[in-house]
Amino acid sequence: MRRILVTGALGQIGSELVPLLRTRFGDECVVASDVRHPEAPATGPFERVDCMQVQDIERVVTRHSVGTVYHLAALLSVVAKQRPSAAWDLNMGGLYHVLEVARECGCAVFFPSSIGAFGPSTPAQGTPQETIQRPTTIYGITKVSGELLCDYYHRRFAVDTRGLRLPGLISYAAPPGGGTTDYAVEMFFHALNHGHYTCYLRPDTCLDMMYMPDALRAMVELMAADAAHLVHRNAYNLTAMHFTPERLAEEIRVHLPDFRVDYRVDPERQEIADSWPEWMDDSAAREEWGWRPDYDLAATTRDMLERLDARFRSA
Ligand code: AKB
Repeated sequence: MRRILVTGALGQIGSELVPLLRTRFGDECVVASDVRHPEAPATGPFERVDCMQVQDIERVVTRHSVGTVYHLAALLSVVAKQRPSAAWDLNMGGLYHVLEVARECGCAVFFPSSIGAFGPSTPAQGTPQETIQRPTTIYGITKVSGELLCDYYHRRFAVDTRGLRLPGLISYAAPPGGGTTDYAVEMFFHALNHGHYTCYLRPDTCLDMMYMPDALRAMVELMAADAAHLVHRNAYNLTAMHFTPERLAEEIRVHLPDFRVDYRVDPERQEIADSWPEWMDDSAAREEWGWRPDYDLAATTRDMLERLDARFRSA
């Protein structure tokens, strides 16, 4: 079997995707890569890869006989807003390099797009699969452009590109780095550690969300799906639930009744959130490759609190 390469493997998604892929396909079949070096000992091959350097990607793909790349290395929305030029260079340049190597070496490519690929002129409720995409953030601009670039490489060079418009991801293993939806993860940590959280979004800001096990399964299922059914192959709307900070706090209080939240709105992050959909229609993913989430808000909250509690107690 040709191996799998994960770029950005030390980030929020990669640090859980790599172990899942290794359990499924074997440690040696999954090459983790990142621009940073891992702190913990690796359980399988690790390569330092800077996606800004096409030769780094080429070297690793050739050396390990890579057949599929999960290209996760990217800057998230808030960091991208602070460093637009770095965001353009990494989010577009990195993807372009991966696609070029995939074209030369015959690799399949997974690309994580985002709810950020939509903008204020997009219908915010029940956002259709195909609709207006005029994002006002540099992050969103790189995500729409990434979707189009993947379409182009598929149509022009027959590269097997596939992608998902991911919502905010909730997870306990590694922290998200610089996203607008990070509040949802922070709220769980603060609820257990301090009993109190100050939220940077307004209490009524509604956004799509998903628990990490569902997101990982979606990526793996999409890459395994029958290509003949993939009409919207590079940009499936994907969601599991949508809620506001107020609603999440209420669900956490089912388990921790004394939990308190107050609000100090950060205009920068609020502006980004206000430009994104409240909830998307993900029926294309359901129809074309059988997408079904396992975790709703209640199941996510229960599992997050149990796992974090166990971790904090054993620390
Ligand atoms: C972010 O908030 O930037 C990401 C995303 C929704 O793409 N989590």
